[in-house]
Amino acid sequence: MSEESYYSVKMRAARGGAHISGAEKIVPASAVPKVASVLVERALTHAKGVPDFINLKVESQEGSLSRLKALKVTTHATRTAAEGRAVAAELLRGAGIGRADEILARFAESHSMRGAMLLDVDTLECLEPDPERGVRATYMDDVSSLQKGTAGGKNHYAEAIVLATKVQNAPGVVGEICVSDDPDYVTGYVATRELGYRRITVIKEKGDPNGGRIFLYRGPRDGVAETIRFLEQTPVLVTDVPVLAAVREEHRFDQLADALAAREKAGLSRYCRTLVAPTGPTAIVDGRELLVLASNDYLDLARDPRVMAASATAARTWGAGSGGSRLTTGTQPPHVRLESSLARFKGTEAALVYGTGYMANVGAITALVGKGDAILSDELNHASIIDGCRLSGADVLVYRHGDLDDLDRKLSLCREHRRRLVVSDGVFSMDGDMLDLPRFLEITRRHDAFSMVDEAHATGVLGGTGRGLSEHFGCGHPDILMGTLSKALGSEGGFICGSQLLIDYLRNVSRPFIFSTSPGAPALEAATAALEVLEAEPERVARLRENVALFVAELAKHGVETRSESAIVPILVGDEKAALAASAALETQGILVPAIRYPTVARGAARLRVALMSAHEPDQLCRAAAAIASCLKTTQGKR
Ligand code: WAQ
Ligand code: MG
Repeated sequence: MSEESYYSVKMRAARGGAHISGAEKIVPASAVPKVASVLVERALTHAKGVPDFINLKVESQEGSLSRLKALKVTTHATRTAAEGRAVAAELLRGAGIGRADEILARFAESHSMRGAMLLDVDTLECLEPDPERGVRATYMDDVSSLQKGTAGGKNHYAEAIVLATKVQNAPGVVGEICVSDDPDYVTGYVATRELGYRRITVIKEKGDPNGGRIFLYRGPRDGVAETIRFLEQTPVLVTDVPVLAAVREEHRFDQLADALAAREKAGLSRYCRTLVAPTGPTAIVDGRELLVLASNDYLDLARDPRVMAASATAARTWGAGSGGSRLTTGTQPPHVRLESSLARFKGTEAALVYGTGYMANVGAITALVGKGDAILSDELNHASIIDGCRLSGADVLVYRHGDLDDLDRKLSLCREHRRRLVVSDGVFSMDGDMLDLPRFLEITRRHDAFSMVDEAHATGVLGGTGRGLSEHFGCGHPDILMGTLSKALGSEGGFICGSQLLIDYLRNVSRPFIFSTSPGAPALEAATAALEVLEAEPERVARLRENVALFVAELAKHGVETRSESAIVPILVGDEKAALAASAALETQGILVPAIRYPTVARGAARLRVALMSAHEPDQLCRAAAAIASCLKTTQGKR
């Protein structure tokens, strides 16, 4: 160890003279500032209240520190306070302390003491000189805080072991009983040198602010002074505290808390708002009705009575969950039925359903390419595509967004790779623009590459009957056509459509497909029913398109220029906090439009992202466009 000198740092906090919290550390000089600040922060945030008095005492520790090995810990899991007290009495009796019940009955006397009662274990006389203060065990720490110079977080457990170890090493002490006085902390312990530290998980009622300690003494009266001197003045370091792992864990969580705080500061923190209503163009949020311009349920099918009924019937017929992965027991008629409906709808030989769209992208990409292969990926592709690329182990070449010349050039660099996979969103989820599929197919074929297109936001949206990009352009399909059940189809899940060979291959190789419990019949039958509604009512697609055109035109009338080739209308703001402010201002006007920020889009490219539904009424869209334009003027004016 270094030549550094050591200090004890002690904190005591009180309010109106009543004790709130106390702690101490023995640390090298260099760690004193950090330790002091941690202890003061702890005093200021204690569950018992805000102190009006904090005493921080820093003293140099000259001479050698004695080292004691920590008591061994055993845990007694109790469920109630009464059970905990019974266990404590039993333990004491087992340690040869005959009057255990009487001792426990005296416990309340220790509540008001700042320190512990010192009780003669045989005569039950109080031996502490000052009954208000009690006897305090101090000048102790665990050896690791000395070595590392850290202060640790708030850790009742580690500190209690240190204290109990010192106390059981005091001359004349034969036992201890302790109950925390933190109202939220119901754990206590009994300690003796032979029993070690017997942790009792529940020993008082939650919310009870009364805690205390009794140190049990056996010996002549003229030994008491020496016992107290040891407890109150002899510095000790405790080694081998069994909870250092727990203390380290607390530090790991501190880092997570710091990371969250940093996000908060940058306007990047996230939370989930609760919408109290079936998915639809309006919802109840915090008791208010909001116009929702954010749902991916583009064709209003999630709450369609036929879709809901199909799902409910499926739950009654096939159960809530599937009970297994597809390759074991998780394939039921609804799985088979939906896959053939999807293949027919998209015009491919076969289809394969996954639990989510994310899984479909990750599952297809990682099955098709690996080390020695190349993936070419549009820079604005969805996170699930990016994650699939990363996980695959293939070389990933990112081409500029929508720049198929760049793709062409980059594909030329990949001739030596075993396989090439080119992957693109069909409709880009944050910009609402569309892939030029015919040219994409021409380039990928010319370079002998697999083509993969994600139609999550294209299915039900593009083409006269919502079949997607191929219908829109009147061209062929990519080799791997991905889509979701969770957007225009109003349900949940993802899928891949393609040749029978492709689907057979994925069924054998695709890990998210193989190693997940299959999605349940209620979700799948809902999707099958939604496909039927969509095929019977293609006018929903036309209505959605009219709504987009109207909304973009209304925005333009108010001076906000944007464009969209889908149901997604991006309104670029730039600054993250300005986007948040605009979104918050719109919410006060009863309109829900999320601010999309890094990492979903690039830093400084924050935006309002509007998603429209076929079910929005024209007057709702006119009102929303006017409100958005005026909010943007206000927030931009402030910058
Ligand atoms: N010396 C003597 N008595 C003390 C001391 C001390 N240094 N510090 C506190 N006390 C007395 C005081 O009367 C308190 O009211 C009582 O002990 C309880 O103190 O998970 O948190 O600081 O295994 O609330 C034990 C269980 C937690 C830990 C102990 O004690 C576990 C705890 P608290
Ligand atoms: Mg306390």
